[in-house]
Amino acid sequence: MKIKTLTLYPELYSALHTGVLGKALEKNIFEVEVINIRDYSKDKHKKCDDYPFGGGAGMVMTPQPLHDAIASNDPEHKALRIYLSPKGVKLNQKLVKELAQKEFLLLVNGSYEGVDQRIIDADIDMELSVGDYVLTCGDYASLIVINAVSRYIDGVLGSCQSAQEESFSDNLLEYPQYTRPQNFMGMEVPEVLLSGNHAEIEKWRKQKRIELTKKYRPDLLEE
Ligand code: 4FN
Repeated sequence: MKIKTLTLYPELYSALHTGVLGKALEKNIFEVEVINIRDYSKDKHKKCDDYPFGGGAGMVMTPQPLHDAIASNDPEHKALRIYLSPKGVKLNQKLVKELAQKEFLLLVNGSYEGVDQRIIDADIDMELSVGDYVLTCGDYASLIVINAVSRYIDGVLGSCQSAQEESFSDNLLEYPQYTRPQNFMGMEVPEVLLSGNHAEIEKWRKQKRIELTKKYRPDLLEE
């Protein structure tokens, strides 16, 4: 899989080079190319924003640098072109899995008050949202998409972790986890986990997952 991300803030993507993802990028198991939209501006000061027609607060990203950046980085429109936007379809684990099957993702990130609508109309395949809150730029959403999607690429996680994936995919919350010490500030680890009875432990964990999901995220059970 190849991911290109078009941004005004390339430095934000340094966060990708940590942990298990950083390792996978080093090993070229998948590829993230960060593209500075400003490099495509034909303005003499490399300007990428302007005042909104009709007035109003803030600035809008101008179409020229964005369109040229998209055309130059995906000339044959082989990528799924995604604009990160609060108008988009909400990201969930099912969609993450679908995106992970794609060969080439092009992420387009807005800043200020967003991009000129004609870029969305002419150049974008889908709008995608990571949730209902205000962000300063789409790049924080892109980092979430890249992180979530890359976990499904072969070789990114160890074989041990990818087996565990099964349990994430049934739309249930996880069971509570405990480690040493057995007594922490007077609080004991549940007896069954110390029993060594694997069948009983599995039963307890499954039951906890259902109980916790019912209590905290009943919406997940309806999906
Ligand atoms: N956000 C809302 C309503 C109106 C505007 C915003 C907002 C970044 C460029 C978009 C936000 C949230 C989830 C991208 C939010 C996302 C963004 C995202 C995002 C700068 C314009 C903007 C009703 C959701 C609170 C700023 C609601 N997922 N505008 O945040 O890009 O992908």
